[in-house]
Amino acid sequence: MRIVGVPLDLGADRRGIDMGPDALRNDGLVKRIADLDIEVEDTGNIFIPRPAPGLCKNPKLKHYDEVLCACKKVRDFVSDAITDGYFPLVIGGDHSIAMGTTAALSKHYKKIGMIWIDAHGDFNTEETTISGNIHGMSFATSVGRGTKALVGKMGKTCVCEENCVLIGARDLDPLEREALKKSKVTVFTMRDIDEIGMYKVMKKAMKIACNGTDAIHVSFDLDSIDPMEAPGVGTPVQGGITYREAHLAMEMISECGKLKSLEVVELNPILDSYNNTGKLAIGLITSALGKKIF
Ligand code: DIR
Ligand code: MN
Ligand code: MN
Ligand code: MN
Repeated sequence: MRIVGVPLDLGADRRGIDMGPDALRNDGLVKRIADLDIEVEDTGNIFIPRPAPGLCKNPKLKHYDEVLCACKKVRDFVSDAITDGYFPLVIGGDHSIAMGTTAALSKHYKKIGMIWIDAHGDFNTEETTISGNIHGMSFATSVGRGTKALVGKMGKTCVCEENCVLIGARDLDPLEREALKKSKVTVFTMRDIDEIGMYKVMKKAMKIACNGTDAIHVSFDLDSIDPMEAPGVGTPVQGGITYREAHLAMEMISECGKLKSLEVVELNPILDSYNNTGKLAIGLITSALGKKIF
């Protein structure tokens, strides 16, 4: 397992998320993984240059140059990790980094399923976005949707839309919602989790993501969890998944045998309370890597 830290916050246009990777390390991420008898190598953080203050060329693609440059670095680091035989764990950083991770996976696998756990859809494009923040476009970009400014910029994508699942959604922008409805992505909103429970949601999700694919990528946005339990995120939304539901999801993912990479994003230590969100994130990572209670 190789850890790649990405202290990027420009895709969310909000300070603090850049400190996410070090907050996880500070609370013992490496040791907690090593305790599972997994060989772990921490390559430190990718260098992210700060943009010139006040300069924003396109308000519909904020900090485009810097985000794209960071994602290309993520792609190369993750791709090298896979080439060297490691399981990549990408720690963010804002969610735009998923564009780099999925581009890397696409160099190594033919048909990729993806489980995107998030309060949001991240299915905006330059045309539909309200905020102009690229972290709200990374799911769409990863399945090849949106403007030429993002799609294909990191190489081809082998993430297959019909093998993609969004779990935990409760805050979709109007046009983003329409785009998701028209897509082949399966969406499990909070209501679905309320109605049938996380166990059944995950059973269905794993079936969809595993169907004919040779790899599964899990992209975990910590704002999927209820802000009472995970306050340290950039964009909290009430009514999220619980601590236990999140662990169940990760444990079920670890059992599928096709998990080839994991990314955990949007931790904002500035807004966290006693690093509880960071601690929760570490627990979820160990669950995804096979930690069992008994
Ligand atoms: C919003 C928020 N839909 C946007 N997205 C977030 O900026 O496009 N994603 N926070 O995680
Ligand atoms: Mn800029
Ligand atoms: Mn997200
Ligand atoms: Mn989110």
